[in-house]
Amino acid sequence: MKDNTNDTICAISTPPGMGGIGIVRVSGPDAVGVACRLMPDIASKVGGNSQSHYIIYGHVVNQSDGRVLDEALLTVMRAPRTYTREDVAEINCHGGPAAVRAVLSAAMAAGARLAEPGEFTRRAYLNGRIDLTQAEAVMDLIASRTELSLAAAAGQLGGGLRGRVEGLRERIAGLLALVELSIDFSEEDVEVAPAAALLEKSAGIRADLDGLIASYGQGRVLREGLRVAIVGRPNVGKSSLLNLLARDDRAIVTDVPGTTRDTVEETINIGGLPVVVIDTAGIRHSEDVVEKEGIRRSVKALENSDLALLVLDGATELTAEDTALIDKIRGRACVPVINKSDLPGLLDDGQLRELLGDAVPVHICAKSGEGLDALVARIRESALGGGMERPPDVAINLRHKDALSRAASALGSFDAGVAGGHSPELLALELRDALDAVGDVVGATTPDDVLNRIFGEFCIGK
Ligand SMILES: Nc1nc2c(ncn2[C@@H]2O[C@H](COP(=O)(O)OP(=O)(O)OP(=O)(O)O)[C@@H](O)[C@H]2O)c(=O)[nH]1
Ligand SMILES: [Mg+2]
Repeated sequence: MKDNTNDTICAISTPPGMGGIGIVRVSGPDAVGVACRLMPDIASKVGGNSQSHYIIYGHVVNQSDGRVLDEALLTVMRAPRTYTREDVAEINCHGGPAAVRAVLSAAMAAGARLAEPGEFTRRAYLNGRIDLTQAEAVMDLIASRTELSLAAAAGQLGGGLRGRVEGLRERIAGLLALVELSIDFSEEDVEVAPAAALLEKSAGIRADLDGLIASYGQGRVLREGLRVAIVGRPNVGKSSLLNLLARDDRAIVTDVPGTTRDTVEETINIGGLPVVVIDTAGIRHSEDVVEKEGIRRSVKALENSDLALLVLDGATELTAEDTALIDKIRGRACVPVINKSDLPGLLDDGQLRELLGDAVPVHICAKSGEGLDALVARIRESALGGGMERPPDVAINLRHKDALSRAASALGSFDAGVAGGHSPELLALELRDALDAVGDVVGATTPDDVLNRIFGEFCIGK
C-alpha cells in the first residue's frame, strides 16, 4: 500500500453480526463533507472547523434516490484532536449486518474510499500521534483475551515501551556525539573520550537493551498464551485434567486406555494469563495406525510446548511407560502431576523422587478438582516467575526483539572496536547501526513493506 493521506477513508468499525449499535467511521479532509451528504438533514447543524466533538441526530439516506436507510447519531471530531489527527465523523447506526453495510455503501457513494485493514491506526502513526510500538499495542489490546495481556497492551499503548526505547536512543546518540567529537579533535593531541569511559557507557546501554530483550518471553506468553502440553501414558486422567482446567466437558473421558486419539487444544484464562492447554493421546507402544499417529502428535505437542504437565496415576505403581516418558521430558520445563488422589496411593515415593530430581509433584484429583489451586499456581509461576501478580512493565514482541538484538550486536562490535583501537570514524558507524536498529522499534525510519506487514494484520475499521 502506498501512503496517501489526502483522501477520505471509511470502514465499519464494529464486529460483524447483530448488535445494538454499528459504527461506520470516516476519516480524512472530507470526512465532515461525506457525513453531510450522507445525512442531509444534519447539514445545517454542523458547525465550522473550530467546533468539535459533538453529536447530532439525523437520518442516513441512499445517495441515488434519497430514501432513508437508517436513523443515526453523527459524532463530529475535528482535527487534530482525533484518533487519526484528521477530521473524523462517526455514524452510530443500528447494529444489524444489512444496516451497517447500507450505511457504509452510502458513505462510499458520498465520496469516501473503503479503508484498508489498520488504515486508521496507520494514519495515526503517519501523522505522528503515536509511534509504531503504540500502533502495535492497539492491535494487542484488541486481541487481548485476559486481564494480564490487556494490562500489558495498555501499558505499551500508554507509551511504556516508547519511553524506554527513546531513552536508549538518546543514550546511544550521546555516545555517538562523544565519538564524533573525537573525530573533530583527532588532529590535535586531546583525548576527548578515553576508551574506558566509552566502554562504561556502552555497557550501561547494553544492560538496558538486554533487560528489554529478556522481556520477550513474557511478551510472547501474554500475546500468544503459554503452551502447556498434558502428557502421560494412557488412562492416567489427562483428558479429565483438561476438562477440569477448562471447566468444560471438552475432551472425551472413558476408562478405556487410548481414548484420546488427536490432540485437543483449549485456550484458558488462568489467573489473568492466557494459557493454551493441549490434551494429548496417551504415550505407549502401539501397533494401531490411528493411535500411532496420535502418539506422534503427542510428542510434537510436547516438543512445541513451554511447559509439560506430566500426569501420573497415583493409584497404580509406576510402569515402564511412565519412566520412559520421565526420561524423555528431562531437561524440559515440567510439573509432575500425580492424579487420582481420591484413591489409595500406590506410587513409590522414593523411586519417584529419584526419577524426578528437583521437579516437585503436585497431587490432584481430576474428578473432584482437589489440588487444582496448587497446580494453577505452579503454571503461573512457570510463565511469569514466582508470585508475579502484575504484568511486566514492558513485554516486547518478536519484531522489537529482532531490532533490539541488532542494536545489541552493533554495540558489541563497537566495544570490540574500542578495545581494538579502531578509528573514531569506524566506531561511529557501529553506533549509527545501533541507533538505526533501536529507531526501527519505534518506527523512526521504517520501510513501507514492514508497515504493510504490521498494519495488514489489523482488523478492518481500526
Ligand atoms: N478415581 C479417579 N478416577 C479418575 C480421576 N481422573 C480420571 N479418572 C478416571 O480415569 C479414567 C481415564 O481418564 P481419562 O481422563 O480419559 O484419561 P486419559 O489420560 O485422557 O486417557 P487416554 O486418553 O486414554 O490417554 C476415566 O475412567 C476417569 O474417570 C481421578 O482423579 N480419580
Ligand atoms: Mg484422554
